[in-house]
Amino acid sequence: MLTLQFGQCGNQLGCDLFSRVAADVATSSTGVSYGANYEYTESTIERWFDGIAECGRRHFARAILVDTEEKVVNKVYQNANASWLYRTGNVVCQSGGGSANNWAYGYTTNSRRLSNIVLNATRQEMEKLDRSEGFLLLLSSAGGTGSGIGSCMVELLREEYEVKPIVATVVLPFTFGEVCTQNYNTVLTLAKFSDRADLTVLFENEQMHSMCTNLLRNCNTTLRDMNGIISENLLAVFQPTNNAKCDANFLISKVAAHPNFRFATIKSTPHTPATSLQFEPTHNWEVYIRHLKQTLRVSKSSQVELTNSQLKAPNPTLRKTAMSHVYSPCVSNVLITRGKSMKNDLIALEDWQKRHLYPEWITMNFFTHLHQERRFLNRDKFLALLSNHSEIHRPLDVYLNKAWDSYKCAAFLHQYKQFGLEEDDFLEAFAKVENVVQGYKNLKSHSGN
Ligand SMILES: Nc1nc2c(ncn2[C@@H]2O[C@H](COP(=O)(O)OP(=O)(O)OP(=O)(O)O)[C@@H](O)[C@H]2O)c(=O)[nH]1
Ligand SMILES: [Mg+2]
Repeated sequence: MLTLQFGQCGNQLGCDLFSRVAADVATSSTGVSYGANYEYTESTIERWFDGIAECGRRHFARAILVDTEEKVVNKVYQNANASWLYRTGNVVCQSGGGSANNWAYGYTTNSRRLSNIVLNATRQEMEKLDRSEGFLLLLSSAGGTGSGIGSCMVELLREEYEVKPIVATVVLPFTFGEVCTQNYNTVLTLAKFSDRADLTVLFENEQMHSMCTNLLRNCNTTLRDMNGIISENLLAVFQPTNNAKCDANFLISKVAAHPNFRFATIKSTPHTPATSLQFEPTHNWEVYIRHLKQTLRVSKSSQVELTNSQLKAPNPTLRKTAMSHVYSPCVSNVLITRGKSMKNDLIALEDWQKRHLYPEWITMNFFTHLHQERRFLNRDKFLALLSNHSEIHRPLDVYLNKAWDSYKCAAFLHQYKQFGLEEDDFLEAFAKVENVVQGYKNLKSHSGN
């Protein structure tokens, strides 16, 4: 898989991701045989790395770095650690002072300068591969470079590589207190990705932040900490599993087969504060599985709260009342479990296969389970849920409404018009995202809840 990192967020996140891949491979206590671990390591290296540097025997990340200011990209480039590094030729940065949090500046002006260089670097990487898994794009939707150049590149990649899988990871901004143009940028980005990428995995910075503060008890949460959670979630999905055919194509076919529903989120468990890691017991699979299912509950309290709920041991009284919970209707779920499964601690999946979680019209492929016995990032057990579900409409609706409110009073539009964006472009983007939101909002689960 070729990773393309765009802008500050995409580059910082990508760097964290590759560092964690390296850490996962370097895990000494794998919990599996030498042979099984060898196979896992080989598949990992094939997916994320591209050859070995002559000096120091470090792996080259299979990645292209794109930005319009040097600061972040230089830092990320130099941050290469003992086991991996970026190829100098894969750094595409012509310093123009950034894209000023303006999607149009990134999409039109800066893309014109950079897109051919990015495409050439992409072709070179793709030519090295006998069989390529496709692309993983990393960016935030709020700034100007990641969102604007990322949107232009997803169009160009789709044109040039018609059938190659494109998976995007889009980081959504905090809903308050950041830059005033972020809502336009987010809507314009989501509109482009909604039909060019095969699957767009959404992460909300707000949720990542509250996971760090509430679950990890980190009161000085930084972007780096948040990136830690995002990359663990991505890796929990993309690291090798027992299904050798499980590549980007396979995941797309399981989670985003329907063209109107190409978004997903990843929820994972357990997340334990570093200080209590050694005291934390390893629970039965059942406990973690129930915890993950909670993240799909729709309750009067917001979903964010449920996502951040502490892991609790089974409580028989609670279990009786659990029936009354309403779950977000799902298009599809892929559950990935990592760690040892034993006769007296089996991974029970009935809950996920229940028809009431899914709309009536979805008759196949709504649930997939993937497993890997090898320990993941030094944890006994780790679970991730890649889910395409109705609650996805909520964050999208928030940005859509905020952007529409600004648009109605023509706020900041001149900044976009200055870079060639017309009112029609905005209206088209609003209509596309509105369609996606309505599609997800209207999902009804089997029992009609
Ligand atoms: N999770 C996470 N969010 C980030 C990171 N860096 C920036 N952001 C978020 O990304 C948004 C800003 O986008 P950037 O990626 O900084 O912008 P850019 O793509 O570099 O675009 P310009 O700077 O405008 O050229 C804000 O919502 C930030 O909170 C990061 O490392 N991790
Ligand atoms: Mg920037």
